[in-house]
Amino acid sequence: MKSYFPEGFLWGGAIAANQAEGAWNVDGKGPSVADVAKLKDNLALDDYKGHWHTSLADIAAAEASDDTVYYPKRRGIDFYHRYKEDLGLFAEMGFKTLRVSIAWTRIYPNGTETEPNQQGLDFYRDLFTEMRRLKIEPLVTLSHYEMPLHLVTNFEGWASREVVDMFDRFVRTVVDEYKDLVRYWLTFNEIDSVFRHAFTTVGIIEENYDSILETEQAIYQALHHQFVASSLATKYIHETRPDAQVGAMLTKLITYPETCNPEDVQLAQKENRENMFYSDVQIRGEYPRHIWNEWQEKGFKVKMEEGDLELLKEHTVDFLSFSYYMSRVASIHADQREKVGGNVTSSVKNPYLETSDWGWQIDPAGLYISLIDLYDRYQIPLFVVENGIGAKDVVEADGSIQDDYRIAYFQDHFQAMNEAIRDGVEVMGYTSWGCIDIVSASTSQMEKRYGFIYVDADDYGKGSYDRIPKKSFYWFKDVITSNGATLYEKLKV
Ligand code: BGP
Repeated sequence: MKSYFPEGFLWGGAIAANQAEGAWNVDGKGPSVADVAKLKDNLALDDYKGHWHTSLADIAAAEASDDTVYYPKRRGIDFYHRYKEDLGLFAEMGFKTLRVSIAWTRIYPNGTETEPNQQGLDFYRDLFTEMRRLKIEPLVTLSHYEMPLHLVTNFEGWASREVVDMFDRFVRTVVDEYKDLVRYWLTFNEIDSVFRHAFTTVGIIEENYDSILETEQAIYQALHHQFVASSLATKYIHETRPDAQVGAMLTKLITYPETCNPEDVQLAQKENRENMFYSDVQIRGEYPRHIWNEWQEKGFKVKMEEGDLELLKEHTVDFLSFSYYMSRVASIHADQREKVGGNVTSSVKNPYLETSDWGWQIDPAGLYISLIDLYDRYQIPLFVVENGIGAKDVVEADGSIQDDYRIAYFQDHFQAMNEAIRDGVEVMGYTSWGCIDIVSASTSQMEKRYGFIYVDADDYGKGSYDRIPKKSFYWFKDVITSNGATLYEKLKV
């Protein structure tokens, strides 16, 4: 097969402020939910709930501590001070784009302020200016698991309607500030994760509610506010820069039926449909009927203000971005099956798939299937904004990192993406997750490495923090330079 990647395909990488910048309390930045995330290197690989769980006691302990060892996201990889060096390495690979997020608490430390923190504005202006100087197109996530902690402890997180207005103020500030530098925006990272880890996504703490149902209703309320905030952001960005493009961002969790038993097939279809409910709202502009029926059956009252539904309908996104790491299996006998880990979830083990060191099932065909499914459902451009393999990389005696497994992972996934493009899917670009080693979202580990660039730091912050290109760095550079043609040459491993 030949390369079907279109001219101008946006090859690049992705990071997030809370996992890379560090400088958690520097130059006026306030504490975010990420700054209370403890190192969780001792939990079972498939214990995704444990990895993400944060209690009131955890928050109190974190607020009383200025530790940067056991709260690794406070230090990240010090991208805040080293971004010029890192951008230089991305430019050396030939990146056309880089996905980053703007930390809300660098601009409004508590979220409630009416005036922005100028040092925060200056940082991102310098960052985006340097990216453009290097011909790297910024792809900016407005919310990536880094909301102000103040809104969790002094409000009901996103379940409080006031947070919609505070986020709108943050969006208007950064869109006004960077409209000449930024053309591509994403609203809420993995907006479908709200039920899987409510603290980091919507600032909801289960302990504050008397029952599971009450918590669920609060999360739906918070989610509605995020849908409204996403439409308000889309509206403002379009008004401010007509050629700007706004994307929704979904965790694509493709689920296969364990057997051809119709009950397994129906279960898998239900899981896939639940996953796409979130992109349905942001692309079709309305709640699907099954959600209204679910709310009625559960007696949920999701408060909506006059004009909310019209806003959702009128201001839908221009493209759909998504993360893809692994696939899942649905079985009516799941309770009797072996489980494996996964991105923000766990799954019944698929006997046909290998897994990563963290138990995530490696499935390039799943990327092809996801691209076809999403394009057939929405008929709008797609953007793969997270994909990659977290692995325990080893620095050899000669200082090199021979990450042939990462090259093989990307080779297979890029070929799957190319096949989907040949089969008609419009893909705007691809940004590998963690293009440089950064702190893991779920476990706050450094050892779970995704990058083409190694960062010399361990789970406890020990190391020089020097950057070392891995073998995959040079391989990816060839893929970008050839716009995918080298994918079909014999692998040079
Ligand atoms: C996604 C997040 C990213 C990223 C990725 C990998 O859910 O959007 O922030 O971290 O998962 O997950 P982890 O870092 O836990 O391996």
